[in-house]
Amino acid sequence: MQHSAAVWDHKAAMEVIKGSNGIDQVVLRNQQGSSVRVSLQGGQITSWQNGRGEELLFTSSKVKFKPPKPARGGIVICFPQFGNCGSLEQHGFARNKIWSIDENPPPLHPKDSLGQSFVDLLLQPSKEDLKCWPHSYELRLRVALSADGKLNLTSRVKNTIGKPFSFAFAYHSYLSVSDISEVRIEGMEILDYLDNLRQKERFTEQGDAITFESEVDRVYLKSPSTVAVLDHGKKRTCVIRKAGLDDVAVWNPWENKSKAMADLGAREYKQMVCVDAAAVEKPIRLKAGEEWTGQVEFINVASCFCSDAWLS
Ligand code: TA6
Repeated sequence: MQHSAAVWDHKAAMEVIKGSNGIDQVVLRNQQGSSVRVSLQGGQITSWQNGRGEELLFTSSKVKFKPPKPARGGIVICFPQFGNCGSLEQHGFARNKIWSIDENPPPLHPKDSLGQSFVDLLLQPSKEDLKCWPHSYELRLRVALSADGKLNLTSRVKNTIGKPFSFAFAYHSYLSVSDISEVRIEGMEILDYLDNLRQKERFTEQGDAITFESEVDRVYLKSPSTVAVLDHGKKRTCVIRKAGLDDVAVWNPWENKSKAMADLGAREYKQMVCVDAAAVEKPIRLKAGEEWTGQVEFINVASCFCSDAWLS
């Protein structure tokens, strides 16, 4: 596909294909050969590849494509709940629903439009859905791939007519890593976190970075807008920038939990880490007509190019 950045046609850079679960996926490509795939099942990002064809997201080798359950991997949209703390299913229902493509999405901001391909997916409640969560909402997920390969996800939740409602949200993001022992996460030093392995008790991070020697399942509170996931093995860094999302959940299931999970290989915990831009501690509240936006951007850089500048 030949395009110059000036005449980049986002529709031409987008293709709809059948996923292995039989459900449509949208593929976005850029001129450098990077690509992103998003499934209509759950609005789940199933792949993000750089221009060399390297996959940057983790997907389990034992992945089960059995809708409505989400696949183990990629980036899972958790709405209107994160975890199993409410009355709904774990991580909310959005990941279990079939979304639709908005064929006439609002245009990109002019400053973002050069060379950017994008698609908008929509989730609205059916009559059946309103029985378990009786709120009138529209959830719009914009998936955008920039000319230089950045993956940008923007979610907008609108209270379309009804009574006020509150929700939690997370981009539950499985990053592919060389080996979990080679990974450190920077940007969350001295933050408070809720430890899911200790009844959500509150602690303060003491290390100068987060490293992994056993199972970790935490929600870091009020985190800065940028965190960096350094992988010394792959010599690459994933910089995660977020807006509208106060928290960051960090998860690695380690050995025993991996063995107990039917859709994760016993040793695959080594190749993944979840770093989720999220709004968990303080739910978002919307009155009728109000809209919330939560955005995350993933930037993949060679570690030698990653300096403190990313974190400032
Ligand atoms: O990010 C943390 C977490 O909530 C963990 O507690 C763990 O259960 C994980 O998500 C995966 O959840 P899932 O329902 O996809 O198996």
